[in-house]
Amino acid sequence: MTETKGDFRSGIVALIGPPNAGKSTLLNQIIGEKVAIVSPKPQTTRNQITGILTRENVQIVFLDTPGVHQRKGKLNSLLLKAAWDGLVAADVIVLLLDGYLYSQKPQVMERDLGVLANRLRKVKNPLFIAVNKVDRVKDKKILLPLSERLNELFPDVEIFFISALNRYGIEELLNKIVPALPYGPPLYPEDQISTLPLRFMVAEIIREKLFLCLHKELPYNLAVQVEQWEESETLAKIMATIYVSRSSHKPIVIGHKGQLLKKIGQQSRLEIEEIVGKKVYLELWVKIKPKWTENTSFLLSLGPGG
Ligand SMILES: Nc1nc2c(ncn2[C@@H]2O[C@H](COP(=O)(O)OP(=O)(O)OP(=O)(O)O)[C@@H](O)[C@H]2O)c(=O)[nH]1
Ligand SMILES: [Mg+2]
Repeated sequence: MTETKGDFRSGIVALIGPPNAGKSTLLNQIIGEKVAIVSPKPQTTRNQITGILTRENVQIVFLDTPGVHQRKGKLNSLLLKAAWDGLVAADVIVLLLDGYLYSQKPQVMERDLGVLANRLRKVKNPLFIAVNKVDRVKDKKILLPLSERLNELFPDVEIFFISALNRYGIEELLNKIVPALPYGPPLYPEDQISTLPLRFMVAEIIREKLFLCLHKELPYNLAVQVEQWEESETLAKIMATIYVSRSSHKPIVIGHKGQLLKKIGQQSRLEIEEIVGKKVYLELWVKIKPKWTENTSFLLSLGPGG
């Protein structure tokens, strides 16, 4: 590890917020590479994802968390646990909100902010709020009710208006985060951008393509696991299984004459080749595993340490 000056800061920043607020998009933009998968569907992120930003005087370890929401079931309670666990370890918390959604749906805003304010009242860590997706808001006046409500609920918290998608406001947010971090040496080598194992990232890339290609509830009933990985100097042979919970889901994932699975495989392979840095031969299998979302040991085996 490189020697550091006395004014170097390092710490952990947890990104929290409702599903679909843009947490993973923000993380990827900050890191400058894709470390977290993104989709237009809520509850895309299922585990705690890390992204590491190292600059001249600071190293920030970001924790991207599954969206905080209230739904039942074992998978969902694990998602919630991962989200709130992120807070305990964090030096700074950034609460990300979908400004566009709240400008359109005041009832959803009230419900979400009620839950979040309740929960965050007990948390002592420094907090910032980032209102995201302002690129979608043409007339900024419609963000006023949200600003007012945030000022009431979080009177001492600084609020930023950002667009994670086109980087608007991100540097301003980072400039406020850095002084709130403790002094200390970097925790990871400066060229490391995540703590996630490659196998997990590969499974996540495949899961993202499934989220993007499949509709309605189906993506929520899917899990991906890398089963085999053989590597030579020029080629990585990877075999992964897509688990579905019902037999009727299997032909949907495979598609007519295998076309959909082929497309998912091709799209995934291109991205996996980028992170692995060599040619990839990717083999995908679809297997039926009834009730996997309620199977705790299987759920844990899907995590980055699994
Ligand atoms: N217009 C616009 N869309 C955005 C912005 N940030 C994120 N999105 C979109 O919002 C959707 C959700 O983004 P994600 O980054 O997956 O959201 P998330 O908060 O990580 O969602 P979960 O992991 O499901 O909790 C995607 O379609 C993104 O492209 C933004 O600043 N502007
Ligand atoms: Mg996410």
